[in-house]
Amino acid sequence: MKSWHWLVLIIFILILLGLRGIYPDVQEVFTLPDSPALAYWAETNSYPIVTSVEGDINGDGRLDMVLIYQIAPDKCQICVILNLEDGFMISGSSRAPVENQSIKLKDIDNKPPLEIIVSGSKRGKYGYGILRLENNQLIDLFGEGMDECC
Ligand SMILES: [Ca+2]
Ligand SMILES: [Ca+2]
Repeated sequence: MKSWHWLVLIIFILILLGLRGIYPDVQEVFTLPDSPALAYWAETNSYPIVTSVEGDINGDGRLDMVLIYQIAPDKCQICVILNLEDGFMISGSSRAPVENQSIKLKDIDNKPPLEIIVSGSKRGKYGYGILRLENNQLIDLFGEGMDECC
């Protein structure tokens, strides 16, 4: 190999190493999809995911994904990605807290679907809401302080 070939090779390797060095920072800003449902989200939406929880929302034995995503610096929304036999389906969205978000799944009435309990805060004001997926829309069953934290 001619000496300049080696030089090109070394520069190429250095560039690759440099890119690897930058990559971890990018991961912290944007949650990289680590499941097919989140990958589907990333393919069809540009909004970054804040948090997500897996569970069988509609009771068909297949795991679905509930996720909170950010649509503006002070605005978040929550939706469900149903994992249906013929592909994923993203539900209508509902408002979600802006900070310290948490999603819990609980069947509060002993029949499908699982109810979704979302909580969080905004500037120290805490709130939570209970949502249910009906006809692919997230219906507000109950909420307290959601106006202050969303
Ligand atoms: Ca399911
Ligand atoms: Ca239920």
